[in-house]
Amino acid sequence: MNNILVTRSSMPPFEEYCEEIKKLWESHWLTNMGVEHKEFQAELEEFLVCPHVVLYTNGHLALENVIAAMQFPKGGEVITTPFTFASTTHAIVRNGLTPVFCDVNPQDYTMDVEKIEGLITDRTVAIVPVHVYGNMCDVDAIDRIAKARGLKVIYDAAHAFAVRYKGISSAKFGDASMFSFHATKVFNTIEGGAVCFKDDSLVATLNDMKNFGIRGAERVVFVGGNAKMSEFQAAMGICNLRHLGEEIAKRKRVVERYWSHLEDVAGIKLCKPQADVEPNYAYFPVVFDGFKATRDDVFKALADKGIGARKYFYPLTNSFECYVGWPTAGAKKTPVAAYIADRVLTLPMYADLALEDVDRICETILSCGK
Ligand code: T4K
Repeated sequence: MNNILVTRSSMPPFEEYCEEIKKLWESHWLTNMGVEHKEFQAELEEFLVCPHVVLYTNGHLALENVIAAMQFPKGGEVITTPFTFASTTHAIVRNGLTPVFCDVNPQDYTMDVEKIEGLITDRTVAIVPVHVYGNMCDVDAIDRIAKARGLKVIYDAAHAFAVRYKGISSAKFGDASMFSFHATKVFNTIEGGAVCFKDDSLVATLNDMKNFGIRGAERVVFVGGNAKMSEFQAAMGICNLRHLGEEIAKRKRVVERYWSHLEDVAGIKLCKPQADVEPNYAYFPVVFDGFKATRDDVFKALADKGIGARKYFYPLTNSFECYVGWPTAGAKKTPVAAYIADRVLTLPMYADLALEDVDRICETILSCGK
C-alpha cells in the first residue's frame, strides 16, 4: 500500500518549466525583479483583477511587510483569529503590535463578526482576519465595522487564492490581502507570496521594504529588508498559473468523493459550501464531534496506515508557548475556536490524489471505533 501525504505540490510538466527558465541561462539574471518577475506580476494583476500586486519570497514576509507599511503606532491592538497558522499572529507581534483574539464561528471557522465590536478599544488599529481553508470571511460585515470605527483591514488570504465572492476576486477586499504561494498551496511558486491592494501609495513602500529601500544605483530612501521573489519562483508561478483551472477542477472531484463517503455520518461535520463563493478546494477539514472515535484516535488510525492527515489548526496560536503570559492570550478566551481545534483534522487533499485513495482514507475513518 502506498503512503498518502496530506498534500503534494502541484508542478507543471518538467519540459514546460525548463522552457520557461531557459532564458535565465541565457541572461544569467536570476533575481532582483527580472523579466520573469515582471511578467508574473502583470499576469497576476490580470488574473486577480487587482490594480497592484507586489511579489514576495514567501507569504509570511508579505504579511509582515504590509502590516508594517500601514505604520500603526507601536502597542496598537489588532483584532485577529487564533485559528490559523503561526504566521498570522507572529506577523502582528513582530511589528510591535498586540494581537487581540476574536473567536471563530462554528460554520466555516472564520472570525465571528458578532464578536468583533466587543473587542474594539481606543488602542485598536486594525483587523487581520483569515480566510481559513479558503473559506471566505464575512467580508461585508467586516467592511461595515472597519469603516464605522476607522480601522484598517488586512486579510490573511494565504489559503484563498483564486476564490471569488459574488464574482469578486478574494484579492479585492479590505485595505490589502496577502496570498501564500508556498509549495503546499493550491497555487505555488515553490516558496512565495504576494500583497494585493488598490491604494497606489502603498506600491513604493512595499517595494522599498522588500528591497532594502533601494530606488537607484546611488539612492537608498528607506531602511528596508530583503524579501524579493527570485526569477525561478516567478517562472514556476507563470507555469503553474496556466494549469490552475485544471488543478482546481481535479480538487473538486476529490472533494466530491470525500462528501460521497462522509456526508451524513453521525458525529462527522464537514464544511458546507459557502453561499455566493466560488471555492478553490484548498483543504478538506473534518470535525469529529460525537463520532464513535475521537479526532486523535482517527489521526492515529490513519497514521498507522501511512495516511498523513494534519491537525490544522491545533494548537491555537493564542496557546502557543511563546505567547504564554501575554494578557490577551489563552484558548479559554476563544471557546469555539478551542472546541474546533480539539476536534478537527484536515484530510489529504491535492489535485492528483487518486479517488481510490480517498476511498481508502474514508474506509479507515469509518472503521475507527468499531
Ligand atoms: N497564513 C496562513 C493562514 C498560512 O497557512 C500560512 C502558511 C502563512 C500565513 C504563511 O505563508 P508562507 O510564508 O508559508 O508562504 C505548511 C506550510 O509551510 C505553510 O506554508 C502553510 N501555511 C502551513 C499551513 O503548512 P507544514 O509545516 O505543515 O508543511 P510540511 O512541510 O509538513 O508539508 C506538508 C506536506 O506537504 C508534506 O507532508 C508533503 C507536502 N509537501 C511539502 C513540501 C515542503 C510537498 O509536496 N512539497 C513540498 O515541497 O507547513
